[in-house]
Amino acid sequence: MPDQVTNTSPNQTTLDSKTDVVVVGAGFSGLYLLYKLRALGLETRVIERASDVGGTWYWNRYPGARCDVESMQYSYSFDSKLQQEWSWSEVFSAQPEILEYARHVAERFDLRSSIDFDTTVLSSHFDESSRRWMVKTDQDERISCQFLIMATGCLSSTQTPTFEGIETYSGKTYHTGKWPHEKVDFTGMHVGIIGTGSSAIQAIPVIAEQAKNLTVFQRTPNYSIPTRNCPMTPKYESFWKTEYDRLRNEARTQTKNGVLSNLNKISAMDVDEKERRATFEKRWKIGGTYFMAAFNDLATNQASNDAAAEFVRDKIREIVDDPETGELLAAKGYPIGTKRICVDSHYFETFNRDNVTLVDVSTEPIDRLTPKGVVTGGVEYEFDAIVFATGFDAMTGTLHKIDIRGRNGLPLLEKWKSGPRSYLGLTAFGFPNMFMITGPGSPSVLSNMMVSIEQHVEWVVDAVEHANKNGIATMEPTVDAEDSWVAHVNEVAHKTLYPKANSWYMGVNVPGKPKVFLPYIGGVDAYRVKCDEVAANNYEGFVVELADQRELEPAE
Ligand code: NA7
Repeated sequence: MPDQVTNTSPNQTTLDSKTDVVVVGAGFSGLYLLYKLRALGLETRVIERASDVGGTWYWNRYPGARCDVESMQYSYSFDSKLQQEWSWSEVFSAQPEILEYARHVAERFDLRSSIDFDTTVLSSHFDESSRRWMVKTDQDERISCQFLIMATGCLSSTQTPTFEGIETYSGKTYHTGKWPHEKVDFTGMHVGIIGTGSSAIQAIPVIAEQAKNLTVFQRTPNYSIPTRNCPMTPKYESFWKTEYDRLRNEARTQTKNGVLSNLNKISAMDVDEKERRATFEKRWKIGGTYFMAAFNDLATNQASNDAAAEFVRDKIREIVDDPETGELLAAKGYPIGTKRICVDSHYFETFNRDNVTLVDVSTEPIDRLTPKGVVTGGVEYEFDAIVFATGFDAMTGTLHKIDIRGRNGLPLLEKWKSGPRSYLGLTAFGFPNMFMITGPGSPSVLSNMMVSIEQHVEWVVDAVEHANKNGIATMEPTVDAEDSWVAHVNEVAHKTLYPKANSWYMGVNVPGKPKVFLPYIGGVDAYRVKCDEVAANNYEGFVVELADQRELEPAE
């Protein structure tokens, strides 16, 4: 509850409040944090800019939006009853069902009462004298808190290129990552879509069925594997539910990405060409991202990766009727999987439709937008609607939209001007008592987000409990701990093929963003061990200030 009300001007009333913890974001991280912090008896406020829970699943409601991790794995494991009671209708759930699940969790654990919806955090400044964070919202509220937890998601700030003339376009525009809540109907329309990443690959087959015609502007083709989604069978559901404890534990501790994918333990180079192709064929038939687990070295060995890439290119050439279009769609020039591997439902087949056209903008970029449409290669394409499927300012974009300042007023933006620096992807030197869930430098987007979210939330809440039990006012990583973690994150990334691609993992999709590999690729298994060791060793790498420390210091 607010402590007091301060009138700052005759027209404006600023509310001053105090709480133990402020959590920014009510996606899957924020919901679980709230549940856990409440259980500790801590007063917690969750601030959410959307009108409802769900985070990425609230915003990404474009046609065809679907999770690329099976729902039996992309769901919370922390509550046995929840995971036993909830049923998914498909193996890979679509966005509306995942959002419904998030809402169900909010209701089931009575979380809504602690969430401020339609509220944006504008700034968060650390106040040295009180050793508390001051969080300012767009609802004219200042909230003082001891702990600040950024549960802002990795893909929550959309990225739209600054095309010349974009403001002059007179038709309707949409961004896949900020899709309207009312129904969008493309029936009878001439539609253009810019981008061929995961979002576009999911949206294109659905939009093509509605639109009069659809023009796809492709700068870089993507590797995509058929999802082979199907309705959930009682047998499959029951297998998971019976074995949940064992399977969840295996995903957490014995996989690199938190997904049970039957990783083949041998190199693609350990078998002859015939066996290699047979193995890829089997994985192609199974479908989904499991393809990348066909051998254990697709992310690290160029020859193995080349073999997988060529197999997928051949499949694309086979599916697409027009050889020229097939060749344009067959991804080349970067290793498979080093841009996020896509999964689809009839994406390549869609280019066999009469109403779908592919326009290659790799050599002739989109020149400008006009009132009527898009100009490239000297041709003006006219549209009733344009869909920007142009991605996100990933992992750091949302944090940088908030004016976050740590000790000595240092802006996070300034600290991270050459790329994010964190300890474990969880904390940053100079920003005491601030935690990030799935922050840069943690496995995050390279993993099943649910596995990573639960691990981070549990670690952070344990750290908060540790602080409270031990009279600790602030905890903060040392610069040495941060430096060595950043060096380790870079070192493991450069042992893989990932840095060879111009991907959002590297930050290159946003002009001016430092080119740094953002997530930690060492695997959720090794990462969990490291985080647990840090906690077990009395939060190794952190320095603390005790609550009564200042009273012991000589007065000035
Ligand atoms: P992505 O994967 O970042 O895809 C964005 C797409 O937009 C990609 O094909 C880009 O081409 C394209 N793009 C961006 N700017 C332009 C311009 N100026 N001209 C033409 N094309 C452009 O975003 P998604 O939303 O699809 O997926 C993001 C993640 O969400 C995904 O990986 C999953 O984890 C879920 P480029 O490749 O840069 O040449």
